[in-house]
Amino acid sequence: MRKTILLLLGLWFALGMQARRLNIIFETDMGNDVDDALAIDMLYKYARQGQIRLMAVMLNKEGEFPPKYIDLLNTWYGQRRIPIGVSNNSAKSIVAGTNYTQVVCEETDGQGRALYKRSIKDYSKLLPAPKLYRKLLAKAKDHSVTIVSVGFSTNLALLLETEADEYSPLTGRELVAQKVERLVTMAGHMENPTFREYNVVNDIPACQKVYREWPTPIYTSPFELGLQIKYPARSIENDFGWTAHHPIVDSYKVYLPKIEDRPTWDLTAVLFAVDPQDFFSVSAPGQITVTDEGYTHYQAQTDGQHYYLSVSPDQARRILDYFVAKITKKP
Ligand SMILES: [Ca+2]
Repeated sequence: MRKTILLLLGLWFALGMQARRLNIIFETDMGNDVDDALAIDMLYKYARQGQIRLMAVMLNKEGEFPPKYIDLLNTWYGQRRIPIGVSNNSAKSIVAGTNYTQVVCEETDGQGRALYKRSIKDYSKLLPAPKLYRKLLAKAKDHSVTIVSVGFSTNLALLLETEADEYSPLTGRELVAQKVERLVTMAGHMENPTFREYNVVNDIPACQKVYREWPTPIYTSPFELGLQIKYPARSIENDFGWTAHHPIVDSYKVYLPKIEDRPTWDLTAVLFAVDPQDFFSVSAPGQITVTDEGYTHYQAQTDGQHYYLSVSPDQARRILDYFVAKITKKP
């Protein structure tokens, strides 16, 4: 009898966890800046803790190495079955730093063996991101998926344009309206109307389309927010003594050889999507528009579906403490 009660309690708990778990799809330009790498570290940990189900990682960064790098991370974090969507139509990103995805994939252990293992045998079989979105969304419960987009809007705009296929009779726009609960993005600058933010300018038409046509609420963490919370270089240098090799730490050091504090743009979007608590202030509903030059404008509007995030100095300090605690923890 006692055993049965314990079993039922266990089942109840497991189902409860299941019900509370957020379904997240991560849309990233992994390889351009290193905040994407810090952000995905958090997602792997949320997934390991049962707080989210990481349904897929979608790439809007071109090239051979971003998918290999995600495979490497999936493997290192013990979550190798997370599907990866690739982009065949990605914007050609303007790159400032070294593409750490290639360097980390090619690191060796001194005897010529790969330092970090990968799992996928044939990368040519990975689905294009819009197709993988359709496959996953078709199977999802209604209004159950949160998309966190911390790169360009290319894949999201393409998804809206998709037609009925083997996965669903719905168009992309209908599928998003039915299955997605909300989109959380890192994009734009809401305080400076003459600032051209990187994620916007690398694919302006796609970003315009998403803010014009995306059928669910959109929450945006703008440039000025991540700039107020810088991940400390001293943490990268001092807090990872528990492992000889760490792919995210290596990525950080490759991207910033003169190691320095880095804004936490993409991390703020992930945190808001998964664990917002009272970390952020959220604007009134409104409409965000993107000009042909890549400037972003927010206009309050009672029936608007767009919101942007901001933080007080006190909230910024609390978020920074949270990031450091989360990222320096063993997976
Ligand atoms: Ca990014």
